[in-house]
Amino acid sequence: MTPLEITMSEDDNDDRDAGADTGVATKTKPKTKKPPMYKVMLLNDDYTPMEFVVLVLEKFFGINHAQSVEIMLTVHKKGLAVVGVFAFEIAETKVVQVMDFARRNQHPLQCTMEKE
Ligand code: TYC
Repeated sequence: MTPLEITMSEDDNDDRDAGADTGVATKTKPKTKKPPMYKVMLLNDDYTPMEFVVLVLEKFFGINHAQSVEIMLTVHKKGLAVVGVFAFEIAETKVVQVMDFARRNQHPLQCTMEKE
């Protein structure tokens, strides 16, 4: 950039440098940021009954029985699985509901969330 161009670009509203392709970029960004999403995960343990995990998936995540069995078995074999992706407040509510339900039934089942 030449000294003249630097000077010209100090006032982006004048047009004396028209066509010189200098000055400040004024492109505006559409300000529609989508909210961050959160993965909700179930963790495996050695004690929670398989049927209880299936019940959790049906009751709190609205997943059908066959899919719930599949996801439960994935957790059992792999150690964890993502059971859904939600906006923060919904993810947090699911985690609290599952953890509370597990505790009330004296199972050590763990449910966590993580930013996607
Ligand atoms: N591993 C448990 C068992 O053998 C079953 C289980 C599956 C527990 C998924 C937790 O998130 C879980 N009874």
